[in-house]
Amino acid sequence: MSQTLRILVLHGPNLNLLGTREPEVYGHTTLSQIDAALVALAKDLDCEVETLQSNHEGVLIDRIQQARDTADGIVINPAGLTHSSVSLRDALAATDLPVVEVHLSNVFAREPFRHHSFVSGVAAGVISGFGPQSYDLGLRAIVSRLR
Ligand code: CA2
Repeated sequence: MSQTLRILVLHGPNLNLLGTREPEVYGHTTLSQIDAALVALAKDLDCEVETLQSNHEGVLIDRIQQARDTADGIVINPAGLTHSSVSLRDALAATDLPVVEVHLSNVFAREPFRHHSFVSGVAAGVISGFGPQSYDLGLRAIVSRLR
């Protein structure tokens, strides 16, 4: 009998502000609403989801290191760390787990500094620009890859 898939969903710095600031860029949906929608979708997809938001790079890296033993795949919106963090990329690469990188906004339609991601090169794929639905698509993508 196959085990239930466990997906770790990580949200990077400042995403706790979703729905409360800059709605013209990031919309009105809060992070709690995104997490609740993911838990509901996970039920439909017959998998388990654990979510974590942190404003601290090291907290995210510690959780990624643990994921090797506690998860089957990672969906991550690295937020600003996307464009700056070699350490986050190294941690993701070291897990050997499939990673899907998601972004609410279309980073390629924004400032040039957002066009480069340190994470994309170690991700199975990238979903960018669909608002909160980027996370749903990311969860579906990683589950279908793992099955
Ligand atoms: O589009 C995305 O999901 C981003 O990962 C969001 C990051 C940004 O640095 C990336 O280039 C693209 C920013 C997250 C900050 O979130 C906020 C939410 C509400 C208000 C202020 C910031």
